[in-house]
Amino acid sequence: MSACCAPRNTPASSVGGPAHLPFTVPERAPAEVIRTMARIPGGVFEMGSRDGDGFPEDGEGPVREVTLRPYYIDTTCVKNAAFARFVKETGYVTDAERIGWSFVFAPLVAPADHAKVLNASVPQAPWWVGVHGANWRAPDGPASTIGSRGNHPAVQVSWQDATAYAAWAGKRLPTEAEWECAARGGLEGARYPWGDELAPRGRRQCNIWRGVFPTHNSAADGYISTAPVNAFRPNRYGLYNCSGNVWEWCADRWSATWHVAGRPETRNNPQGPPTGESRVLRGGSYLCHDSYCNRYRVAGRTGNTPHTSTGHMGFRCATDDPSRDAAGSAWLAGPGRLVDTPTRSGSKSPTYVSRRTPAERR
Ligand SMILES: [Ca+2]
Ligand SMILES: [Ca+2]
Ligand SMILES: [Cu+2]
Repeated sequence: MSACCAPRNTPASSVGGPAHLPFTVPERAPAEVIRTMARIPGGVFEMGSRDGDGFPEDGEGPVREVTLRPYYIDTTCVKNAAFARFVKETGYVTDAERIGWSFVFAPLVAPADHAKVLNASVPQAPWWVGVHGANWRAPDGPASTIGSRGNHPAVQVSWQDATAYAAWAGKRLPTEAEWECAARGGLEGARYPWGDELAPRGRRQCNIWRGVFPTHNSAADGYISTAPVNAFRPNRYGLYNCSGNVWEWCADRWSATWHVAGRPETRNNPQGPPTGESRVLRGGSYLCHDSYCNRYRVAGRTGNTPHTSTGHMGFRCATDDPSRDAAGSAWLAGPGRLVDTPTRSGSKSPTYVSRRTPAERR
């Protein structure tokens, strides 16, 4: 994949991950686990894009029909306040804390932290710098805090860290297919989670880079860096900020080609390729800009190594539908919120309907 706006830490890091979790996973009732999640009804959806604006090396295409079982997914990214609770209860230490430094978008580094910047640059993405002491509590460097960002997405979390949090919460990371199906909100073939226009009727829908990347950020959408996890309007499934704000880790290993061939394992609840170092990230971030990296489109994708953390990568969690039967072929009325599924008739149905309304086609 291209460098996008994502630097990567040294692969094959010597830092150990939570192969076995360094804490006891608390017992949680299913109703508690799914309290802030949306139920996605499953069924068939069209995954991927043939968008000519996409990067061929990303493997967004081909557009293919993918079948999913019903599942639940967080309506927002995991916020700092929740990640802080996890760390307080478990004593978990993130990769960035163990490694001692992490990646920060250079203009966000405070003058007080300039001496903490590592003497190394990221090829093709010189706006990223490694900063000693940057971690989830101090996302822009040790002089920064999350004091006023409790409702912002936790960042400076690696795939390993996200996986550990998810296990603690009684959840897991979404598969890439689950992420995309949920992010599309029932729209078929749309460019964004809300439709095809970036700002319909002039209304800003997401937090990306405005102005000229990477020299001038007009912050016309209200945010230079991260926005609260529930900023802007949610999509039809109730999910916030799938596009923009922060990249979101998915469970799958990264490949640009694994999914191209239609086989049961790539079309029916795909779990990603069996081998590979990097993991998938979806949704783009506050640094994405049409002129440089338009991966905030809902089909956009990238990957990064599992111990890398940056100031623009976070995550949300998913879980199986606890009410579905063992075969996964039918489901019962669950204890959680049934997400309204738009249909042509406007009625609410637990069956996935992947048709766009005439109004959406215009
Ligand atoms: Ca912005
Ligand atoms: Ca996002
Ligand atoms: Cu980008």
